[in-house]
Amino acid sequence: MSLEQQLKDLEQEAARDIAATDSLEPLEELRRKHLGKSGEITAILRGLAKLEVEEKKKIGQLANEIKDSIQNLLDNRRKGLEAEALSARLSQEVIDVTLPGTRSELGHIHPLTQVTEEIISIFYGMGFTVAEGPEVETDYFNFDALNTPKDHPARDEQDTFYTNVRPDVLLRSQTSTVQIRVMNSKKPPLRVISPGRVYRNEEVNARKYPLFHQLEGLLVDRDVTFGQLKGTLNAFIRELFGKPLKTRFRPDFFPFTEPSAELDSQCPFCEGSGCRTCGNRGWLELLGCGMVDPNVLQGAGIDPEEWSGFAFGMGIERLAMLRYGINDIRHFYNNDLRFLRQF
Ligand code: 2U9
Repeated sequence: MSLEQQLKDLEQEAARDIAATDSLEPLEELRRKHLGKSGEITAILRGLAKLEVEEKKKIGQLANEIKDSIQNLLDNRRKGLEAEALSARLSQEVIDVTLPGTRSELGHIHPLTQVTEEIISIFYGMGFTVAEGPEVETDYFNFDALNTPKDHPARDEQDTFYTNVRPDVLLRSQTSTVQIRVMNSKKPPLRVISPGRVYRNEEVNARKYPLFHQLEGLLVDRDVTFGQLKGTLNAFIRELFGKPLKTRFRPDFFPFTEPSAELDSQCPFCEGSGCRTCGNRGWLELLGCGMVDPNVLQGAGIDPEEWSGFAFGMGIERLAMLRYGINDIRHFYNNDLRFLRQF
């Protein structure tokens, strides 16, 4: 058989093979068989050297034309098979755009944060701004600067968490540390509130937890009176409970305020007649307060002859428990959604 005929037969054979192929892998095999290094066309091209010039030219040209034509057939078949594969996949993988999506559950604000934000916004309306500070503190900011003597029982390891960093490094037991920092860095007049976490070495029970949240306030100005403290806190209680309630200021003692008082309000639930929330007393103990001790102002570099101030402090958990009738502080920290979803 002439070389020319051989080449034409090979072309026909390749065309038949390619047309009969129904997937991509065997097509690759066909490419190797017909156009690869050990393919028959390659063998013919290799043998050209032995031919006469005219023949060499003719057969060489034909062989190359046939190679190109087979390559074209392979390419077209590949495109065809790929398109078929794609349309087969598309017809199987149907996306039903009318199916309901997977809902991502929307969280909400923790009840303690809700109460904190509410209290902040009440004081914000009276010109106070929020200040924050570190939870790991030194005994200087937590005690000395707050007029608390070295032998005060609150300093005991029974009450305060100390660290092994240094003997004077502790977890703050009150957020007053923040007000000291503010007084050290800013000139009066000042109106700040400091919400945040505090730590006390307590045995856990329904009312106590070694971590809780406080919100303290401090106002420093000229000629500040106890009457202004009363007016400010009465306004706060009216806003917090949404109605005017009687209040009473009972004398108390704190190292950092003098005089000091405990503030009770009439129970907002029974308005004084006695109920479960107030334990039939008709009154709720809400917070502590007082006039800033001149020693504290002096220690923070504020002249107590020129400036005076009042301060107050409240436990957020306690207020939230009263407001929502929660009977166990541990509910705030258990992350039980059945509890949290109620707020
Ligand atoms: C400075 C000076 C004085 C903050 C105050 C209280 C009274 C108080 C308690 C409430 C319940 C702590 O969380 S609790 O256990 N706090 O009774 N706190 S006066 O007095 C300050 C603060 C900062 C510089």
